[in-house]
Amino acid sequence: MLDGCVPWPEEFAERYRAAGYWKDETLGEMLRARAREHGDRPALVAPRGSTRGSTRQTGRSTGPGAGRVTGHGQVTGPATGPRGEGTTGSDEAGWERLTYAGLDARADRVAAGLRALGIAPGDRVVVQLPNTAAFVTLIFGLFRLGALPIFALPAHRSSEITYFCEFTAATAYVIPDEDDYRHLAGEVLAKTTTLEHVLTEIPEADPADLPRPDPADVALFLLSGGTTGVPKLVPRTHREWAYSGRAVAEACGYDQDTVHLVSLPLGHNWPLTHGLLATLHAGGTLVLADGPSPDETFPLIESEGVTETGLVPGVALLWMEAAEWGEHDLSSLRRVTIGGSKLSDELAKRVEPALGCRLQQAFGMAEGLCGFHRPEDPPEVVLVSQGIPVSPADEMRVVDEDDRDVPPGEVGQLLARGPYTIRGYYRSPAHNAQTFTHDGFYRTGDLVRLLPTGHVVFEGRVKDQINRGGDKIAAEEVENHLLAHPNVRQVALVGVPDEVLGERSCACVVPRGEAPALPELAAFLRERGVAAFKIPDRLEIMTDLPLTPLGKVSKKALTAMVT
Ligand code: J2J
Repeated sequence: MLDGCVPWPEEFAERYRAAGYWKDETLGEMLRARAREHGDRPALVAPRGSTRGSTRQTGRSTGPGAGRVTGHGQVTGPATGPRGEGTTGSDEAGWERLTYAGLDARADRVAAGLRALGIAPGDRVVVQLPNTAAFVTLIFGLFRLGALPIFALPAHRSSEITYFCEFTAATAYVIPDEDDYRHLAGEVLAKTTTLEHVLTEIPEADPADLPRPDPADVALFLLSGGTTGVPKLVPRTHREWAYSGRAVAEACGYDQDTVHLVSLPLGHNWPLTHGLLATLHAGGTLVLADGPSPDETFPLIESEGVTETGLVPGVALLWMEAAEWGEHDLSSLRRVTIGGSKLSDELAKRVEPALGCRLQQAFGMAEGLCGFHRPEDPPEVVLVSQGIPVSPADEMRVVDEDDRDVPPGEVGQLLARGPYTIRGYYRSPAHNAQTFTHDGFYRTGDLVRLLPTGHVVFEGRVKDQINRGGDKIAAEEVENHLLAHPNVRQVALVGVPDEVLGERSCACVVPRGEAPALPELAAFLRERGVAAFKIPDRLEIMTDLPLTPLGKVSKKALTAMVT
């Protein structure tokens, strides 16, 4: 196990292996097995993206301009029209279609190409790509090689990316071949010491013999929604993450006829497991869109016969409004899954009539535990709960402030343990001691209650986090940035209710000298390289912040004041 990661105790590892949850299979082998079973079936339909299947490397220059991005590679291979067998077609608009055999072969070529560049098993690679075919071929290439992707979001900027690179000692960073990302990479290169490659295109080479990664080893890093001053990284192993995908596929009843559209950014755990991993595990077809707007997704649903998709509540609202126009035939959709933030009971009722398909809710977290409704769940359960865990080995406790179980049906904090829930964040022993119980349960920071059926109802949060339409903001991280502003003496970031996003963020600032204005603070945060979704939506200037009896800022009182 990689240094800085917390392994499962042997007793649990043995239990999960014996029960068949953990298999002796890497993520790369999972894809290989599917390719053997149904090589000719369509696996992927996706925009090719600017990161094409050819080699161009932008690296650290060694001359006087060191630290700037300098392109010194060359494009090889055709600019359009993918190579290799298993490609069922591509069109002028830059779409790529790969069969299972094609995707499998491409993953081998990418693994070899990465290796030839000098990327080695165990290396960390920050991946910041939109939903494209390149995303999928790259990550399976990395899994095959045993190099570890760190899933950044397209919205992340130099503050976040630099931190990921430094904290994991990443040697490579993969971006789309676009000016703003090249510029971003330049900023990151200037601040980091370990980064050797910035790739704007995915390297390929003839397949090479590579050592097999250990299925028990860490395969990837996800980002935690976070509550702390700096983001936390979630290490996931091959066998355990593969199991989460398999468990989701089984819970949702996926099969080869499943055509799953992912339009939310793939770097999030939810679209990665429920969309990519579960669909490929089941032998279905993964369709990618570079954004969830109806303009982009509705034509795809119609042309590809999409049967499944996942949406956050705010996007579901947009879809429901757009569906009223009736311009596109959405009749292939069998089910939409809504999660990531709380779907109100009122909106839930409108989904099935508006979209003409079944509703399922989902909850989960990059740290592991996730739940979905089951096809046989009755409507009265689907409308008021967020789902039920996918694995029979998932353990949940609902506890009070002293970690005592609350009476059945009452609200408390959710603790989780199980075959795909981590035992600790990467290199964070002090934080882990607070966030995990002595017997290995993860403190989710979510307030829930359980229905007698075991379904989970989300009731709120105890963690200092804002859920802005599914994007999670760690209040402390943004507060730390704002405190660096000369006119900010004290600050607290809180969530205020919002009809579309669920919550928006509001910065409550006690000024030093002249009170700053919101556009000025926003520009300041952008200048510091903070992702746009973390920039406060609202600013409240205050003379002081309300305190708890213990003298800490009372976010509860503050939220009530600004709501
Ligand atoms: C309320 N809050 C929810 C829901 C997540 C499946 C689905 C979602 C995620 C995810 C995921 C919620 N209602 N339906 O990884 O596999 C909030 C909780 C949770 C946090 C985790 C998956 N579904 N949440 O959203 O790591 O507060 O994962 O702890 O992004 O989102 O966020 P994230």
